[in-house]
Amino acid sequence: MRTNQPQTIYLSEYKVPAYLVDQVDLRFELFEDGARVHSTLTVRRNPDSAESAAPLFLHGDSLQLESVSLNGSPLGTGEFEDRGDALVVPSVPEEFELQVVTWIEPQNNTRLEGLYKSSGMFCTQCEAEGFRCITFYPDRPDVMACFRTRIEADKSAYPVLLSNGNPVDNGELENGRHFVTWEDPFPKPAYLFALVAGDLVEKKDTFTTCSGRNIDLRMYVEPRNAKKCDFAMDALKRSMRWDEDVYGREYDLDIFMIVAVDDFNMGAMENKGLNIFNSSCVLASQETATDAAFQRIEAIVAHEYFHNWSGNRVTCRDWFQLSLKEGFTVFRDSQFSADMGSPTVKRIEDATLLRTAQFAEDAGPMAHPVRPASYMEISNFYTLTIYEKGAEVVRMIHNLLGDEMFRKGSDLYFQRHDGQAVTTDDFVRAMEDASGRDLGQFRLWYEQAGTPVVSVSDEYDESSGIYRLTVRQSIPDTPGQTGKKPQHIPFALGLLGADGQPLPLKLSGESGEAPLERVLELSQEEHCFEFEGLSERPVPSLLRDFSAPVRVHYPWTREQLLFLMSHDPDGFNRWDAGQRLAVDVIQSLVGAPESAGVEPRLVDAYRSLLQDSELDQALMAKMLQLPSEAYLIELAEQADVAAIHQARENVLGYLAEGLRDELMACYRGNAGQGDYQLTPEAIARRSLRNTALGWLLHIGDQEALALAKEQFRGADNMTDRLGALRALVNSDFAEDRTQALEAFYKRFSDDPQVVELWFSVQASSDRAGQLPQIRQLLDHPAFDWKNPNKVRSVVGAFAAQNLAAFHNPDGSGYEFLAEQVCRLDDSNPQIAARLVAPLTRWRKFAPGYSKQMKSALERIRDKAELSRDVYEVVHKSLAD
Ligand code: 0A1
Ligand code: ZN
Repeated sequence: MRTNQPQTIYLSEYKVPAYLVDQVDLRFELFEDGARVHSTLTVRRNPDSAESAAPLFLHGDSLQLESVSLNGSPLGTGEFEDRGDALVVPSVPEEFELQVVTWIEPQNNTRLEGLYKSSGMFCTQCEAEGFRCITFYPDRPDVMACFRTRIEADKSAYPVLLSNGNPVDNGELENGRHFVTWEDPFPKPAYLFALVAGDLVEKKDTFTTCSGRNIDLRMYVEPRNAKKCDFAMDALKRSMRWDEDVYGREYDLDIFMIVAVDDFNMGAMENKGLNIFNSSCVLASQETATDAAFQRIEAIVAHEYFHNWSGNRVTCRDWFQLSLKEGFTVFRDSQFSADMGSPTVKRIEDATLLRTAQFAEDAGPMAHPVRPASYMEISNFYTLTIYEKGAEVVRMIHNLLGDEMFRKGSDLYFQRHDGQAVTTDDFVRAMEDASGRDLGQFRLWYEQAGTPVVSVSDEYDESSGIYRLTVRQSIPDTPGQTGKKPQHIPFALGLLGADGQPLPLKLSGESGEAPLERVLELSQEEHCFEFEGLSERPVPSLLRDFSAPVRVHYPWTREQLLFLMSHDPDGFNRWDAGQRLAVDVIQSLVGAPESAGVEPRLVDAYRSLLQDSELDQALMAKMLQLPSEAYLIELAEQADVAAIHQARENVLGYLAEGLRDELMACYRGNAGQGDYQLTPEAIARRSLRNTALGWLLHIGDQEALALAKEQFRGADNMTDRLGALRALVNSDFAEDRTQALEAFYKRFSDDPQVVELWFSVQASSDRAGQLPQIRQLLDHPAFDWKNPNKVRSVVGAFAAQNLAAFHNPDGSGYEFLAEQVCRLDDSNPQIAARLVAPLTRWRKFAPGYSKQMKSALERIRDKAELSRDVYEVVHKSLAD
């Protein structure tokens, strides 16, 4: 795994596999000091491969080879080569059986790839290239085989033995051991293999599919988590029904299992029939999970379930096609979440993530297309670009084709490619073939990196009643890509009259009734659109519902933004107008003298919001959130973090002072109403209440302090308890903060997920999370370097959310992060590489910051024995 000059892998060098595997028979002997894996592969030459005399090449990583046999005869020296990272058999027949026995040490596996142990249970993570840490295998997604897996282990320590597919056999063995055999009838790539062995409780349910088949649904968790399964199980059933209703996709096996594990690098994994989840992404109860956590869990359960079709039945040909399954599946889960809750709020959340984090990625040194052309370490490419931008690209296809044609396209895609490993191009072609639309230029969304900038200018000619919009697009250069071609951009817009009414959008020369909203299709560098019949100069509402993942530039006046904020019929753009106004006000104060006044109309606008009884509460709750520091930094040319932080704090303080009574009324008016519910309305009420509380504590309001303490003590759910805790932690009431933190820890110290919340509330707070306090958190008995969630909740939260402290002008935050990255790189390179992200943006910051960020990166670069994961991120970040 460790190498100084990792190789770059290129899409252009793709070749079909020289050998195919039809059947994999695995036998796992699990012990406390290791595991023996017996593998029998049924292999044949690939008729589509040009290499007729190719040696057999099997990937391997950290394996101890015990024996190799071909068609039952052991191979001797010279007949195979164990290269460490590969097993090569130079001469093999057309068809044969290969038997390989390997010894591995799951108990010492801290990378959490392959087979490892988490709180005493065995579990696996094979995507992207973890299977090669279990046995020698052609570990690439275009090799699809049927797996049969026998697991043997001590019966009392590991009563539950699980793998993919259906259980077909089980029995007792000597020495208190037992076995279970699983068979998965669907051919799959090795990255979808899974195994779990542990002492777990089983939660059962059933689902009847649209064709009347009964599916066994099972969740396996540690006994202490037995009470936290109901929500995920219900979310699973909702997902199964939704996928039948909306995509016509029925579940295929007779059993579907979910397992929760505490130590997991990512959120969850869609292994065929046996999804494995990070505990924090599946376990929930009213007392321990926030509304945001419930929503995240519902979305992730749906995401993993939806992969059964978009990912498993139809998989990726190679890892450059990762967005084929991820972009499509994120799009599907976002449609599902929108259907389950508030579509506008979901859109706002998706766009916020994209604009804050994906745009930053797209503007940084790791920028890559939705379908990358090269990589060193594939684990580094599970990115916001692959997932979120990839989903936006599918959403644009959906919107260009319309519901019906898109469904025809997805039906064709699944039918045409079921059981295959395919490319993003195959996906687009199915959409084209089903709809008759030409998506030729649209394909550039997959090939070109960087966020398109759409600049709009306008002119109104009173005498002719013509309103002229000039729309220009440009795509910035990104590493290795310059001089980009214009892309096909669906650009939704509306025009508003002074009375707030939508105006008809009649393009010059058109006849018939003009629509009140339309989607312009941009395809050239510059377009000029003329709308006629307008008796007044309209206010444009652009990129409605965030119709494309682009930046829009238009010189809106504050007056116009205030107007859109209260009148735009597009909920997303109403919210966006408020964001743009707040950004403008905050930006104008960055670096301004203390005496500089805050725009008074901002207070009026927020007052109207708070008093608007017609406004959807969920939208109101979103509109009351000020743009984050991360977003303000993303928008800045040369970010001065301290000045941005100060300006934002000032605006927050100014708003809270000016709206004190309204906030208090909002707090009291949104008190809990009976039982805890997870409806969009109830979630919005809690959000409004907690925002009001946070703002009031920000200005040191004594009455609010009493309310916060009361809410903290008396809450019947985690959203309210944590809302109060967060407000206290971010206030200047130092003593109350300490008391609340102590009480919270005492109450929940035996629940790892709540302890993670407790860590992150502190680590992300500029009051409670200065560097010395962060170091104390790392020394806390509940902190565990081997647990990725704990690392993320302290180190990750500090660097990504506590921006003022992390960007301390003395550089100490950067040095700290470099130190932790180096330390983690030895045990878990995937997590280490992800933690580097905040430093990679060093060029974006004002010189005082960027110089020190760069030297922290250099310090990491100079560490001996850097993993391929960290090597790639650091070297690309430092490259000219
Ligand atoms: N395919 C999973 C995410 C995942 C990716 C990589 C992993 O290990 C490196 C683990 C999980 C998903 O999209 O949910
Ligand atoms: Zn996924």
